[in-house]
Amino acid sequence: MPAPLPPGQRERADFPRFGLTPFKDRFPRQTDRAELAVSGDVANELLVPDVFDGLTRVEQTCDFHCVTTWSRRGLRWSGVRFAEFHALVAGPQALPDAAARFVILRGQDGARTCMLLDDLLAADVLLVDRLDGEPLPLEHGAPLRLVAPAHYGYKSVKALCRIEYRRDERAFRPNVFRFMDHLRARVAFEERGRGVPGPLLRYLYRPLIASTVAQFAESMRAHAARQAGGRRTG
Ligand SMILES: Nc1nc2c(c(=O)[nH]1)N[C@H]1C(S)=C(S)[C@@H](COP(=O)(O)O)O[C@H]1N2
Ligand SMILES: [Mo]
Repeated sequence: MPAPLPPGQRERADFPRFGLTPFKDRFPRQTDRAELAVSGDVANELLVPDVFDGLTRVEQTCDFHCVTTWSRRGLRWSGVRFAEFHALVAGPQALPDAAARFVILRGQDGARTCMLLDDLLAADVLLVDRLDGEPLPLEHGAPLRLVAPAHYGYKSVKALCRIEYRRDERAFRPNVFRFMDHLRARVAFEERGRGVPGPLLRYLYRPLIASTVAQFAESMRAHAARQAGGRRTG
């Protein structure tokens, strides 16, 4: 028997493309390289051309929990530990301020979140480019994605393009409403939102799942059709 799901979560048989609907039609411009900009309260801003270069690749199988209450079990990711990237690349090259406790994470679609550096340094937080033995597909965050399985899905930024080390959390401007982005968002503690009880948000978010999945799938189909059309006409 698999372990029970965290409080308020329900298993899904598929792994849908998902997010906040304002981002559904925004696709990454750059899909060839796992490059990552490092900035914020650092001595040297830098653009790392390949985050995997020189680091140890790891595989990790874990469950994924969206704040809206759906969970997908047993995803097999391949990538590098964020902690190793921080210790061997971002730390020594960008030289973040010693007081920078926060990291803002940004996707190519404009989506963003903020995490405690301490939470990002957990051994199960990865920067990934492969899922279930295949290159990470566009719908799940190619060319580079964060995976933070102990936190709700909105911390696992897809098409990750920039991390900003920050002394002050006020440098972070949320995607929509601040209550929708808990700084920690730990699944085990049902930290779904900021200043709102997690169990209450279950009932607000659950009715939105089906239409969000449908809208994200439709946008993906339209994007794929445009790409195919572009290829045909050159
Ligand atoms: N760049 C970006 N990352 C994102 C999102 C997004 O809209 N844009 N949505 C988040 C949310 S709410 C969830 S649940 C997961 C969904 O990941 P999936 O599309 O691979 O299922 O991505 C997260 N990361
Ligand atoms: Mo989510």
